[in-house]
Amino acid sequence: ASTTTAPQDHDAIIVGAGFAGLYAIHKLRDQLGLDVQAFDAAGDVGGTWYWNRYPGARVDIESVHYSYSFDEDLQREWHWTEKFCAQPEILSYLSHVADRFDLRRSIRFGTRITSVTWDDDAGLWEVRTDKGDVLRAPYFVSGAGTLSVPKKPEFPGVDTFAGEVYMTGNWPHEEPSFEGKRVGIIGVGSSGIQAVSELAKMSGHLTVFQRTPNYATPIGNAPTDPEEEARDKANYRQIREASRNHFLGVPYSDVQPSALAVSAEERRRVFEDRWNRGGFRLFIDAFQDILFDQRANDTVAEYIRERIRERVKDPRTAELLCPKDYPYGTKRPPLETDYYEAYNRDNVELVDVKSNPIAEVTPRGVRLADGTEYELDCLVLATGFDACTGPLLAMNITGRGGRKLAEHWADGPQTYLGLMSSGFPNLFMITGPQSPSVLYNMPLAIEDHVDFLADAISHLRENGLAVIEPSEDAEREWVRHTNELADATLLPNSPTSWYMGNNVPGKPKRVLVYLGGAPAYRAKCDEVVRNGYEGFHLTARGALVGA
Ligand code: NA7
Repeated sequence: ASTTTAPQDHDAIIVGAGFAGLYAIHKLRDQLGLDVQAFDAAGDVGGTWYWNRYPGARVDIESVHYSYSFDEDLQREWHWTEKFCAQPEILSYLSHVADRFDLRRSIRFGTRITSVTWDDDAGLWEVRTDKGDVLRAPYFVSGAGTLSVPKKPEFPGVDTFAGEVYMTGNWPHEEPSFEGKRVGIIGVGSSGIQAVSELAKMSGHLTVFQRTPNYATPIGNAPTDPEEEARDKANYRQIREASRNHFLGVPYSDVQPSALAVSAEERRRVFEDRWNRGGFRLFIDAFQDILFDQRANDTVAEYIRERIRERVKDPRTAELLCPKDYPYGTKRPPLETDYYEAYNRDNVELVDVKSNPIAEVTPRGVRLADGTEYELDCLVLATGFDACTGPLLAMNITGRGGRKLAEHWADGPQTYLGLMSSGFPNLFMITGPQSPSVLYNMPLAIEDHVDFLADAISHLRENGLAVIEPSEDAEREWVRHTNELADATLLPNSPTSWYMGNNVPGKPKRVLVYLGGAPAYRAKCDEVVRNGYEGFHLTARGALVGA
């Protein structure tokens, strides 16, 4: 191996200006003293909350928890107006964070990464952008997100549609007017369900094209109660501690051992209580075996169906809205406000595109397999994302020896701790695939990862080392462990779920999330560090791993 030292432009290149990128800039620049340059394709900060501006877009974890914990003053001073805040408020929070820590000066907006290539001789990543930048740095940090690459429309003729097409994941900044218009929406995941509740009120007529019904439950939103806020702020330290010690990264504490170990009355009492209190309580704070045992799952699934039938007046529509052939929680459970009531309005119509699939989009609207055509002025695509791996693969990453990340991951992601991949030295993936991130309160998941990678970089610098990279063995074992954890759950039983990658045609069906829970994951990361970065090769400049 050569020991040439080609010039570097920065110490670290960071992708993204959402929750992940912003904290990474602050941590590496202001706490480690590194020279960093960040990029974002968006026109400003916000990440997910910059792009997903569709009506109804809202966070599903209480805002006091879904927020940064790294700065005492920030969390004490910021005021959330609602329990679960809507997109504009989260965006202004992130904008405030960017101002407060002077982060924008380190970000180049409107600039997309087009390739990322490791130069082994120089020990540097060479990063190219669509604006013609070519920059080199020893560390590459992806804060590109997990749900940031919308799925391409799968409908022939979508370009021929004479009306307007909108994607929930890439919503225009000027709010379109739907007044008096015939609007169609495809998709009833979390995004579609949030949008339907609002579009029903905003449009002349709304047609909802549903393939698989979802188990949506009430979010339980309300204006912030000043007393509760004061209490939360006084106890923030304990709250964050409790969150970090919880599977999902929220301070829930009422989960019962088994739905099958209690009487039907007691089970119903628990479901009712969690349903009424909202958030992810029914999913994660009712009974521990819901995601593991089909019979336990059947009890909660039946409870949700009962509630749907109570809320929807037309029995035929109610039946269509009831999920029946897959377990609750194996698709990410949506949270809602008045979603089911939307179907009681005269201007809202539910169309089943499972039995009668969408054949094409015509200039006039949507045509189904049996020839029925729905005439529309606007079409909203709420069809989801190429989750977790999509954002990384979109950057065209080439590692050691010219090996593409796309080749290395051809059969699904291969990572160690969901943080790094072997053959891709010094490339850190904040909330990468096979980490708990998408089943963990995202801002806390991000802080854990950024703190880990910042510590690793400090460790390298303090010890005269240049490169950190997982061993092939450690990576193989992590992949095996991640798959084994998933196989012990009901997750693989879902027909299409972005958790498993099988929502995207052609994408390998592999679990994309670590299912051992945030506490077990954090313990593992701590142990790895305590054991001198166990499972990683740490080498000096120029030395080849394994050479
Ligand atoms: P999701 O949860 O992946 O939902 C996508 C929806 O779009 C879902 O109802 C899909 O039906 C439907 N879809 C996708 N492709 C098609 C085609 N070809 N035909 C008909 N219907 C289709 O994405 P979201 O954006 O709602 O949520 C993503 C995450 O963002 C969410 O979980 C939160 O974490 C935030 P299907 O179920 O596949 O039959």
